[in-house]
Amino acid sequence: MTIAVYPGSFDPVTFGHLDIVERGARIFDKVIIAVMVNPHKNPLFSVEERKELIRRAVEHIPNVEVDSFPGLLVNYVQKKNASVIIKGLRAVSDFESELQMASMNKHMYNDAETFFLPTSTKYSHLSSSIIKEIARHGGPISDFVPPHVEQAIREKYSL
Ligand code: COD
Repeated sequence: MTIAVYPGSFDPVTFGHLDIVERGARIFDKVIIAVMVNPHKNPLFSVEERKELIRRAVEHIPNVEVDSFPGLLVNYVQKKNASVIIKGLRAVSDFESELQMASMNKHMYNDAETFFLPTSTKYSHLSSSIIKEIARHGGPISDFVPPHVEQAIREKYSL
């Protein structure tokens, strides 16, 4: 059984993330979406809120779980008996830092491979931060996130 971990901030989850999850779930036996717990960041949504938004978005995919992790990703990957780390790539600029992280992760935990999935072209411009910025200024975001995520963002910004 091949278990893959798809880590990220997911603040909040977008159609770009979900596209990677759906494609990963077709390849691996189990995909664990792992929300990073980072006390140094100031996210819009708490870890629990982000997990709940993701859960609602993936409830139709049976082999996907949602979890969170503190500290180093590789420790979490090892704890979960996972052998794959899934990363989505939007542009060459993503690749530079992702390659660096993949090499470091491999160095720290040799038993896991990083698996890069290129973004679907229609989502290549999507990022959680851009969506939050558009929403903050009252712009349309329904093409980028599921309806319950749009609603949650609007509530946060009291729109
Ligand atoms: N299309 C395709 N993929 C996408 C899109 C899109 N539109 N948007 C985002 N993605 C991909 C990203 O490339 C990433 O792979 C994933 O989805 C999550 O994205 P984000 O932005 O929610 O999350 P990041 O990039 O902030 O997550 C960074 C990690 C949490 C993965 C990283 O910081 C980490 O592993 N931290 C744990 C601490 C650790 O182990 N550090 C040492 C690393 S060597």
